[in-house]
Amino acid sequence: MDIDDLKQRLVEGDAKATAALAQQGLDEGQSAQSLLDDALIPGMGVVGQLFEDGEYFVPELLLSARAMYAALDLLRPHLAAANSKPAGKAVLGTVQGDLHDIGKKLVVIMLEGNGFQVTDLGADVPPDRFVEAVAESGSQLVGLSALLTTTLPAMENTLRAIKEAHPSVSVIIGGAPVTQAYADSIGADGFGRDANAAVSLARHLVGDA
Ligand code: B1M
Repeated sequence: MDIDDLKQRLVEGDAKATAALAQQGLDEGQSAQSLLDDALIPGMGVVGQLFEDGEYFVPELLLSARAMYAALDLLRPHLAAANSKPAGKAVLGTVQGDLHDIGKKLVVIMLEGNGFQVTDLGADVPPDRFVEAVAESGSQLVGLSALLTTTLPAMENTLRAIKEAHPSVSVIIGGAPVTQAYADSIGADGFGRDANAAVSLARHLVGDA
């Protein structure tokens, strides 16, 4: 399987071909992580660039997102060895006003693969829903994702609401516009550049490093 073909099918938003090539890659012994790092994540970057250049519009973004999900469904069981020892409980979601959920989904998959019990609230999640979900699940950790510069303020509001209701809960944040400096400025307990970094951080914060 040619890794560039996989990337190209994702860019074209061809979910069937993307899934078939990802499966072929796995069958041929390529690692799920390399399919993700060398084809799928860079492919979404190309899609974003085409959008910025005015060649793609929202419908094309949606098709590529669907193709990404088709591949993620296949990669999911391979992405991290299931850890039988429970590592902790976490609540994850994309903040209010933001519909981007692929990066957050990747963090969920990696956390679950590393023994976390995760409540995935999806995208466009209001602060109160995070607060409730922490109480309902007894989670020690919350992960917030945001992909838009315009939804960064929602991240800060959400963090405040969680800390006010549950002061002992750790909150980590991530997403394309998020930086360590931003995390420090709003008082987050950590910033994960990617899904693997989020897992290390989560394990460190819940004392299971
Ligand atoms: Co939109 N979008 N989008 N989009 N979209 C971006 C983000 C954009 C950069 C595209 C561009 O202009 N180049 C741009 C944002 C510009 C900005 O704010 N600076 C943009 C825009 C403008 C918009 C709309 C406003 C477009 C419009 O309507 N005119 C609109 C907004 C809708 C809304 O949210 N209210 C919009 C809509 C959409 C779709 C819904 C069509 C679709 C999302 C579908 C879905 O997610 N189900 C979509 C898509 C697909 C994208 C791009 C092309 C791809 C995003 C993606 O999935 N990346 C994106 C361009 C880009 O990112 N280059 C773009 C792959 C994913 C694996 O990466 O999410 O970054 P990412 O996650 C990474 C890390 O960031 C990190 O880990 C992951 C990797 O391991 N991470 C975390 C993420 N969350 C984390 C949490 C953590 C730790 C790490 O801890 C808790």
